[in-house]
Amino acid sequence: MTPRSLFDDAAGLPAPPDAAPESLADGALLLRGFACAEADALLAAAAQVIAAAPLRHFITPGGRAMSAGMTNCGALGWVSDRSGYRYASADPLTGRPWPAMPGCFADVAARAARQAGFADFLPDACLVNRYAPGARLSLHQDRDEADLAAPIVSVSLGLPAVFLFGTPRRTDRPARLRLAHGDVAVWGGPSRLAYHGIAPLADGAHPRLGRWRINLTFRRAGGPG
Ligand code: MD3
Ligand code: FE
Repeated sequence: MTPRSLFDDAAGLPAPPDAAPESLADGALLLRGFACAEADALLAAAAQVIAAAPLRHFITPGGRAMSAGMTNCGALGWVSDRSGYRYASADPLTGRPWPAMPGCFADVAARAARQAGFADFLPDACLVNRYAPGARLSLHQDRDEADLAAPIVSVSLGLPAVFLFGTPRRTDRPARLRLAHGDVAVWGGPSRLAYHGIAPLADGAHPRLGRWRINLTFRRAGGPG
């Protein structure tokens, strides 16, 4: 068996499917490689979502276009414009409901949440973020969801990113963590309101996605299921 160490990740080697979950903080668990086996199915489903609800660069309340392209699927979708951030049941671009959450999306989110100790996670919102080299997401909290008892599950695909993981106190310096293709993280309990962000994406070439990173973020945005 090939030895594994902390250094393997720095070298960009994929996690074995049986990698032990890593605790990042109270309530936060990283499942490296958890979605590797189903990555192609997730990407095919994401392409269907994007075909029905195109990626767009939302405008922040401050008037700037976000650098990541975004769209949603599920009953609710995260949107932003000059008047603020909120969840909406219709796509402001098309006026239609967001595309339904693909079965493989809801399934991977529920399985990862269960592994982290959150039974019966039934997400009603999935935000699809697409990053090109240079795109970033500045430090923020996710606090627009009605049900803060439910965790957030994120799935990383394509180019690796440096994830900035702080605490619920804005002034605490965030830790830096590499998120690679197939990595899944679950954020709940005391970590649910942690500040977090994505450092500007480094250029690279991913065998499956080329010069893109796609992140799927699953949330319970409406009331408890
Ligand atoms: C930790 N997306 O869309 S996902 C976001 O990679 C967002 O696109 C990032 O942050 C991305 O809001 C990071 C990981 C994540 C999501 C929510 C969290 C980590 C979190 C909420 C609390 C703590
Ligand atoms: Fe976030």
